[in-house]
Amino acid sequence: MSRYLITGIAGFIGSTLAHTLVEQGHEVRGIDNLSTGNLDNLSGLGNRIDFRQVDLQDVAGMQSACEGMEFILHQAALASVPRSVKDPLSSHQSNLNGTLTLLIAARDAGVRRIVYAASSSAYGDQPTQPKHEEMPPLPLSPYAVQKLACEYYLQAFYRSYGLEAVCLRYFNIYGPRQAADSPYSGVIAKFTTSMMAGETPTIFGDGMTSRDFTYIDNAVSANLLACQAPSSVATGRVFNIGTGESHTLNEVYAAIASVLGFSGKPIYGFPRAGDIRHSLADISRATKELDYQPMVHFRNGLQKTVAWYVSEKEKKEAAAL
Ligand code: UD2
Repeated sequence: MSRYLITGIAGFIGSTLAHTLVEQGHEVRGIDNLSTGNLDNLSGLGNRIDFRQVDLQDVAGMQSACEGMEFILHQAALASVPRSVKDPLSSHQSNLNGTLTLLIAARDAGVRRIVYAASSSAYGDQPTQPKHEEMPPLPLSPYAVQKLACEYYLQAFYRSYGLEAVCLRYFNIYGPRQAADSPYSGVIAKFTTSMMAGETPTIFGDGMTSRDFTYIDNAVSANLLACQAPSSVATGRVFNIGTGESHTLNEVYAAIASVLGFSGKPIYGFPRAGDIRHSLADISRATKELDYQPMVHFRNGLQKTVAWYVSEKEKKEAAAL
């Protein structure tokens, strides 16, 4: 049994990590400021986790949260490229200042290892596909800059203070519990819930934009492997976490529409500022060094995800009767 601190525990990825770790019998503490997280995501965990509503920038809160922890899975962030384009200062404060406050507390508490939710946005719009970790980063949006700067902070804390740090560059993670109710929600969550409501989603651009859409279970397994990997292979390093396959927005639209039996044709809008055209992961480093294998692929992941949104809607409707 190990002791884990999950930041952003009420969010989509943090809560899924929490459910998995609790099932495995680990001790889990979690923090969230509930700005975008949702306590419903923790339902069923009750007093099996030590949940604290606290902001990452709260120095005393972070000192107390890190006390006695062996691993930190740092998922908390004000996510979204367009949110950061609209309001770069708020996302900077949350993402950069929050991460630095956490790192200082983790160092002082003697935490063994921190695994960080980095982002594929770091690669920017370089034409080379797939993206591999040796490519120089080229962040296009404030969000991408913030996520990349935090990677550098983690590496600096490893080199300067010996705090073991592993950066996982997530490629568009999706799945059950991903919030769908914000303009900044991920595209799969948005398309699914729009179609379920009988509304036609808007594709920003011509629909040929592509992403390496990665099902949540793959990201969870990557985090667990990153904690277990020997320090000599994992620490101070960056790993792509994707599937090695990409799909266009047109394909995503068609696949979700087919699962839901939705017949509306997409609306095409302007491309979104700060967007990357194509994103595909080279996962050979994570495969070789961390023993990471994407276990759930696109069609299967999409089906599980859509099924989850449908069942949540049914539960809410039944509760309202
Ligand atoms: C970026 C990162 C991702 C993660 C995420 C966190 C890249 C390649 N990926 O995801 O790893 O860090 O940020 O927020 O940078 N779209 C529509 N219609 C909609 C909503 C979105 O067409 O209603 C498009 C959007 O313009 C984009 C694609 O769908 O081309 C994916 O958008 P997203 O917001 O789901 O994720 P993205 O790629 O910004």
